[in-house]
Amino acid sequence: MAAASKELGEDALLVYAREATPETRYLGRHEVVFAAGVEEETVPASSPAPPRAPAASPSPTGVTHPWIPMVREQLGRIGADLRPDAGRGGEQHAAGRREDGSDKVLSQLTVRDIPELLIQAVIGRATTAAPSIAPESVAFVMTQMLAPGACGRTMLVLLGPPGAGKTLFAMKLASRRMSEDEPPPRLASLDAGRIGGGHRLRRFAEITGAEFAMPTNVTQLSDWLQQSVTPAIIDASGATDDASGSAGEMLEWLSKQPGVCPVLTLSACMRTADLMRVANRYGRFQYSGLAFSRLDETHIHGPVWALAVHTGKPVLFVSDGRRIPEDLSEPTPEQIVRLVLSSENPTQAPPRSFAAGRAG
Ligand SMILES: Nc1nc2c(ncn2[C@@H]2O[C@H](COP(=O)(O)OP(=O)(O)OP(=O)(O)O)[C@@H](O)[C@H]2O)c(=O)[nH]1
Ligand SMILES: [Mg+2]
Repeated sequence: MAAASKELGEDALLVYAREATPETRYLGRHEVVFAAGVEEETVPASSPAPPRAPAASPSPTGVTHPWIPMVREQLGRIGADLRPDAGRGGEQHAAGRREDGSDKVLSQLTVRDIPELLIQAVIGRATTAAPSIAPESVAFVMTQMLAPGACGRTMLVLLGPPGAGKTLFAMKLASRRMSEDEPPPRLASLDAGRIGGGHRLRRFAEITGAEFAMPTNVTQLSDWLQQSVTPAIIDASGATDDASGSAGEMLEWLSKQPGVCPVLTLSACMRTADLMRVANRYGRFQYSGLAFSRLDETHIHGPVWALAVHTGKPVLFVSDGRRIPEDLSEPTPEQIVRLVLSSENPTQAPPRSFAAGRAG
């Protein structure tokens, strides 16, 4: 131990010791491995620490051990890897924090569940015009990245996964139109395939005096559509993943008809990655826009923006509650971005309603 301290310094550590094997007995009676702690100030942060100059160390028997330099080198590397700023981020910090504000944008948008690829696109656009990123330019760029758009008032089809809020959107949209002194739209449900499917919309139609149908195949649906030119709202079934089912067939046929606006309806509470998967799955229905329900149940609205950018489709409708039709909005791109960026740290913010984030 004394010999090791002399060679390696005060912090020399006994790492390993055992009786020498017959093969190594000629080196001495014991095999020992000592190591010294890593001196932090000598370890460059940006790269694994180079090994110290390999100095041959004597074993207690006075024999120089060939393992010592190797052990030192490995401990040096482990020490460097364990530094708080080690790794990719560490390299960036060692090279100096970026002074253009992009680090702040990265963390601000990451916490809002916006994928890094899209954040880099925002940063790229925000830094083309100016050397550093102003908060307004982030909002401006994010707004520019959203597709504006609106559906004509002819035939809206609400499609999407089970429980996404399709039926409630159908009722809100119909109710909103009625409150704007327009004739009640015709309503149809493609949800005949399950017990009680279409019941709520039928009841709503009875109360409001709207025409209602529940076709069970493409022929019935086609006949119903040809009966009138009055705008229609069609509530698709959530069970459309099965392309062979009649609900899927009707939806596929419908999405190819002229004047139809299929709207992919999704919950704003889903993670961005899951939304993207669902949106890709529904791509075969050629939806023209997006509708998001349950904005009131989350305060992280980044996924709404991210999915709109990912699909290149406009966000036509959002819903932030169950009231018919009060909790329905047709947001502008500016309003969506304001909602996404609204609280300093959305993971700590109390839930806020869409209405609170609207343009004044
Ligand atoms: N809090 C809140 N609840 C909502 C919102 N939109 C829909 N819901 C509720 O979510 C549940 C599902 O809504 P539905 O309209 O039945 O969803 P759906 O897509 O028609 O469901 P399926 O027909 O079963 O595929 C209902 O309990 C709704 O009241 C919203 O914006 N906020
Ligand atoms: Mg429904």
